[in-house]
Amino acid sequence: MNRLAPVEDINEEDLRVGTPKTSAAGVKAVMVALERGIAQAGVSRTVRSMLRVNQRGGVDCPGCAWPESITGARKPAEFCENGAKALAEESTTRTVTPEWWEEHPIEVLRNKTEYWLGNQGRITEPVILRPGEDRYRRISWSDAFGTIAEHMRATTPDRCVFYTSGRTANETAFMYQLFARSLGTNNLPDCSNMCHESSGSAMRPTIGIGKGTVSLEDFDHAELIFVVGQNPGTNHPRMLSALAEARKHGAKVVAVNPLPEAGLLAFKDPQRVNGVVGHGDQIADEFLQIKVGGDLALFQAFGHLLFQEEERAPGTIVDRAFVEAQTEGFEAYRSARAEIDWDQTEEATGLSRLEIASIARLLAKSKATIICWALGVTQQPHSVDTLREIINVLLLQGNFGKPGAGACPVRGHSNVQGDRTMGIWEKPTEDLLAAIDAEFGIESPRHHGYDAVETVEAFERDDVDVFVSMGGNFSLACSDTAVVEAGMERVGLTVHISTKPNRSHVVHGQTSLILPTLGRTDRDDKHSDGPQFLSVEDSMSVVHTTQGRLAPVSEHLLAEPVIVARMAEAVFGPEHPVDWRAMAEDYDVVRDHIARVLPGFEDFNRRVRQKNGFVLPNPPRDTRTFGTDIGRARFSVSPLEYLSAPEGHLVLQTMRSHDQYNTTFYGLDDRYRGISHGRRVILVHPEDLTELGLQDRDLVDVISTFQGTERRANRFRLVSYPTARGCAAAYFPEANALVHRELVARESNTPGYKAMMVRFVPHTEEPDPAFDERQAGRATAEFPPS
Ligand SMILES: Nc1nc2c(c(=O)[nH]1)N[C@H]1C(S)=C(S)[C@@H](COP(=O)(O)OP(=O)(O)OC[C@H]3O[C@@H](n4cnc5c(=O)[nH]c(N)nc54)[C@H](O)[C@@H]3O)O[C@H]1N2
Ligand SMILES: Nc1nc2c(c(=O)[nH]1)N[C@H]1C(S)=C(S)[C@@H](COP(=O)(O)OP(=O)(O)OC[C@H]3O[C@@H](n4cnc5c(=O)[nH]c(N)nc54)[C@H](O)[C@@H]3O)O[C@H]1N2
Ligand SMILES: [Mo]
Repeated sequence: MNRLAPVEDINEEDLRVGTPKTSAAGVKAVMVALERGIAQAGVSRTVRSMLRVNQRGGVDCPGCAWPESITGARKPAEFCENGAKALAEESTTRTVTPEWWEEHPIEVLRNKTEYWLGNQGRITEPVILRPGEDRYRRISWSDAFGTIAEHMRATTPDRCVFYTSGRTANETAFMYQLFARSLGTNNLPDCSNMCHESSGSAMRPTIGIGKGTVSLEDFDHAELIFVVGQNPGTNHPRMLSALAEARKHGAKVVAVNPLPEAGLLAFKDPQRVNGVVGHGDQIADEFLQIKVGGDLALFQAFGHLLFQEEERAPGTIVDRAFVEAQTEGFEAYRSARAEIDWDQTEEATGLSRLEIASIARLLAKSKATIICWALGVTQQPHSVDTLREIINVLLLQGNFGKPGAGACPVRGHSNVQGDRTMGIWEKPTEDLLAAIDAEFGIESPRHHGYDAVETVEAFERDDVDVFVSMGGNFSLACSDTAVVEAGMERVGLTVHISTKPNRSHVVHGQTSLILPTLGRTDRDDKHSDGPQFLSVEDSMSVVHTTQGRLAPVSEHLLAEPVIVARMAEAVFGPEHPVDWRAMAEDYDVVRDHIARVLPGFEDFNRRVRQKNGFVLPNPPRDTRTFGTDIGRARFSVSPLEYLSAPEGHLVLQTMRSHDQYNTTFYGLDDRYRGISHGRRVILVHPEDLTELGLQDRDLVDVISTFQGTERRANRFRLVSYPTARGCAAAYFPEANALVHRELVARESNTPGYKAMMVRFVPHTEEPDPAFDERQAGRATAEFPPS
């Protein structure tokens, strides 16, 4: 089999740097995806999985949360290179068997990169690592659940933590939160704590809902669309078709980003002739190359300029009727934006007053504006303020509840939004808990639980005895890698419900279980009621089914709902008021419970089976109403804040390459940015390199500073790159060791992954006694061990 994708480790000395691309997708994208699929899964599994992705009755793509059209005709294959890679990754025929674990002691696995670990294949049987042993060994499912029960019964509920990664389906998520609450804890951290939490924190108090207020159809009616802090060409490739279509209907697109991302510049639709042979479609009409962290200043300036225009031509900008009838706090906002310090604004954004004014004119003219955003604005100390400022600008012109307008936080994981809807939340509302208690006859705890960062702090205080992870890779995804890893090792029992090996399995608790589960593409048919399907909610609140069809790689895999149910039976015994077994046998039973507990899910079982599923209620979008505590939308006032690097430092943001899914690496080719065969790079503007006395391709160690403390990550190559001045960029998760765990967004507690102050020193082989050797995070080992 010479077709297999590489399973060897990364050799950073092979790094290649070419020219960044100026367009995304195209035929190359199809070729790459097919190659990866066939290498992992062979021709027939690849064809079967790719043809069914995002088709009605098929598999919901595990790649991202961008919606499928619910009105228009779907293309025969809603094709997306990175969606296809996600499927290839999961449908691989490589396996990790108990024999494999026997052959690989933990010490060996600890020195492997995530790339190597993930490439070993799908885990086939449950395994356990017992205290004092040096490797995982086979364990039966019933002994595994027995071990969990023993540990949970020996401790108190709040010393147990239940993490969720956002790919978890609705039914699983509902059962999982019910498990935690039946046990007696709200310790339900999830990946959204590290992702879009800032969006929810800004939106709930201002517009009464923590979700986007547009539908896909709105893109056809928008006059102006902003894409702020997002790299759709890589992370939401299907969004490019929506943007290209919107432009055909006359919309202008403005990209706001420190990097000139290829997908923001042009898109070659591989399903159309000009996408194959021509230059493709332009995407962004305007590109604001903003400094990292400058968006709050930018949107404050937009507010100021809109008010100026309103003064010049009263009644043309502010939607007075809407503001009067539906909002609060307008006057305070107006007076806060009456003055502006242009020098500071230019300093914060790196943009000129003229550039900002020309975009403000587009805003002033537009009668229907959509603002899309993603992580570029959610992972900084002032992120919640930035997002409230974006909401202000939308409210001002009445851009809610009308065609072509609204707020569009573009979510990450394919069901991260659904998981929160299902109650995966460390700060649940009273309404939710009361409804759960009434339905099941349990008594949910009322006090709040830990979010992701608080979980790490609890690890450090020795306050966690059991950590269960429903998917995900907590130790690499969270900030401060060395701190998280050291923390995880203090936990009594870690339980990872996973599809593939990852770093969190090798920096485990004192006892560690790995429970292998079915993925999205796998057939789930071992139930007395026949094959089962699950459901998910996309970024635009559409709930629909997902059902895999491929034969699982092993007969020992259990579906996630079954794992939760059996864990519950083991922990709570047969007398528990919740009928776990009925839910595991037939997911319709779970959905009937959900229908009675969660608003908007009435008649769930019938409606989810409709051709396009159903759309959840969204008051700002549906009726222009706002379910805040005051029954109105709120303008808010924030002081100006931005990131200024101390002398000799740059502001470092972390991002995804084109060849990774969060902590999973599909390959080593960040094709659009021209970087391949390596990942330990830092992109720096050529003039910043010169100013710092450094050169392209210098080998450096990176030191981040935060409130007088330092973190260090070694052996990165500097790459001269056209990013905004004063800013640098590196890949996640290699740079996570640099993010101090207390560097977080205020209010949302989301790590400041895009807000580090860093300096570079020449790389030295001398170990630095001031830093723990693990500081660099061996998961992302600098070089393959010789
Ligand atoms: N193929 C693939 N798809 C994915 C994922 C994946 O890893 N791979 N991950 C999924 C997940 S969980 C998520 S949350 C999403 C993430 O989707 P994105 O948010 O697109 O992810 P990032 O790669 O972090 O890119 C952040 C973008 O913001 C820009 N940026 C950084 N700082 C700033 C700033 O201060 N201001 C502005 N305006 N821009 C800034 C960066 O240059 C970059 O273009 O994608 C989802 N989809
Ligand atoms: N520096 C930096 N750090 C970041 C970010 C950043 O932009 N910069 N982004 C943050 C964001 S947005 C997010 S969402 C988090 C991501 O954090 P996580 O969601 O925790 O991480 P993933 O890498 O998506 O998880 C991958 C693992 O999930 C498991 N898996 C895959 N499919 C399945 C399945 O079907 N079932 C089960 N049970 N397991 C499965 C596999 O074992 C795989 O190893 O990272 C955050 N960390
Ligand atoms: Mo995410």
